[in-house]
Formats: sequence, structure tokens, C-alpha cells
Amino acid sequence: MAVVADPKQNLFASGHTACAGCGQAIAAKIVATVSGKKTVIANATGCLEVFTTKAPQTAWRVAWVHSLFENAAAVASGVEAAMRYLGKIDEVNVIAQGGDGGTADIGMGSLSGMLERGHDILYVCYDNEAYMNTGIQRSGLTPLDSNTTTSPVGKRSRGNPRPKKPLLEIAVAHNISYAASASVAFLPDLKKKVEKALSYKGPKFLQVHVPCPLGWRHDSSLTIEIAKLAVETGLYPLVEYEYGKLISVRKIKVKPVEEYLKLQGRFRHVLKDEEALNQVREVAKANIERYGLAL
Ligand SMILES: Cc1ncc(C[n+]2csc(CCOP(=O)(O)OP(=O)(O)O)c2C)c(N)n1
Repeated sequence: MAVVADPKQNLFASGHTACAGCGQAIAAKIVATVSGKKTVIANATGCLEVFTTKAPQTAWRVAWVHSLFENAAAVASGVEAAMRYLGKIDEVNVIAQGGDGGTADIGMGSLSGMLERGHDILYVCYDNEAYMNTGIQRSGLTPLDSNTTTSPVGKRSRGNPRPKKPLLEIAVAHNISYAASASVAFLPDLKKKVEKALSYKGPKFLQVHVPCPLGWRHDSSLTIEIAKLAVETGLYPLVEYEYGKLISVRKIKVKPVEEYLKLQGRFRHVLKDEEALNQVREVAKANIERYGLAL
């Protein structure tokens, strides 16, 4: 459905219990508010669900369905099918959303099914790069060398041994109408991408980079600055795809990865280890070359 949001109407109430500086809370507010009152959200369990729905309260001023960790996309598919049956699919936005663990790992099967069956749904993955709600465990979207509780740094480990799973590309490979990456540091861009995604028919996918002060071990005042540096160092490219074709890339004046890493405790060891630092530089370099990010 095209967006009919009233920008003055906040559809994500304050008073929830997110940590100070939670990037996910800021991004989720944008997604709900831009989508408008006639929206149904199916939410995977994770921090976002827990901090917004402390019974008997809710932060959601749109219709909102709890789902399991693994099936937000399947629940949204059922909602969409029901709306279609009732002849109302053009009057509502159906959104499925979850964290990176719920999306890239445990909910991957139901997400792929939703994308492949062609449901008219926007899936939003809030990528805080680990399973934060249960204590900072590594997920498929945890970056290389990151220190998490299941990829701890020690004598024989420099943190997470694997690079991020190419989740956006996996979504794009389903030949869906629209897929994009976004960041909580670039709110007008995020708003525009939500609006744009909702204007397409069929499945849409958005991956939003959202720092987590607790899990990334940074000061809660630095959330936006850190998210911005992820983009500006080439570690988190902001791109858009339409039917499998790259249609836009946010160009950057490239900054050294150290500027991003030094603000976060999860990468403290990387700055003391030239080999680890070079690995991270290589990740940024590959992104910069692949997407032609440099201005
Ligand atoms: C099948 C299943 N396994 C594990 C859990 C426990 N669990 C609840 S939330 C969560 C972590 C969520 O991580 P993520 O999806 O990355 O979202 P975040 O909390 O980081 O926003 C886990 C492991 C569960 N609820 N269901």
C-alpha cells in the first residue's frame, strides 16, 4: 500500500524499556511512524519485542502481533493472505520485523518462504550484530573479529572468526521488487527507504544498522556517531536494489576503519593486533571496491 502516514502522529510511544542509546528503538519508531496507522506488524522475539510490550503496556500504536523467534515472516504471510482474502490488502501495510539473529539465522527459512511466495510484505531486519536480548551471543551478522560471549577474545581467539553473512544479497537473490540497507545514522534516508519499499507490490526487504551500546560496549551518547562511522569507513554500505539490480549507492569520503573500531569495546583487541586490523581493513576495502563507494 502507498504510505498514508501523518508525520506528526508518533506511532511508537515513549515509556518503553529500551536501554539509553538503543539504535533499534530509534529505527523502529521511524518504521512504524512512516508506515502509518493502517499497518500490521508481526514481530519476532528479541530486544525490540521485549522492551516494547511489557504487559499490560505496549509502545505500538499500530496493530502488532507477537510471533516466535523463527516465524515472524510466516505469521506476516498469514496476515497478508487473510487481508487479501478479505479484499483489504491494498488498504494496509503488512510488516514483519526482527533482529539479526531472528532474521539471518533462526528465521531465515520463513523469511525465504515469504520472499519466494511473493507476499506483499515489508520485512525489516534490525541489525545490531548479535543476539543482544539473551546476552550478546554471536549471530550470522556479527562482524569479523567482534568480541561476543560466544566468540570471546582470548589467547587462541581474536573474536568472531567469520565475516557477516551476505543477508541483503540473499534477499536480493529472491528477485524481489525492492531490497536496501539503511542506517539509524541517516534518518531521512531510512524514512525514504521505508516509504519507497511500501510503494512496491510484493515482498520487500530492509536491513537497518542499529548500534547496541550494551553489546558493542560504547557510550550510549555515541550511537549515531558510531552508526555514521560504520557507513563512512565502508564497513556498512548503504545500497538499494530493484528486482535484483543495484539502483543506488551512498558515496562516502572514506575514513580509516580505526575511527569506527576505537569507539567500541567489542573491537578493543583489534586495535592492538595488526593482523586483525588488516582483516577488518580488507572487509571495508572489498565493500568500497564492490559498490564503488569512494567519492
Ligand atoms: C527458538 C528460540 N530459541 C531461542 C530463544 C531465546 N531468545 C529470545 S530473544 C533471543 C535473542 C534475539 O536476538 P536477535 O534476533 O538478534 O535480536 P536482538 O535481541 O539482538 O534485537 C533469543 C536467543 C527463543 N525465544 N526461541
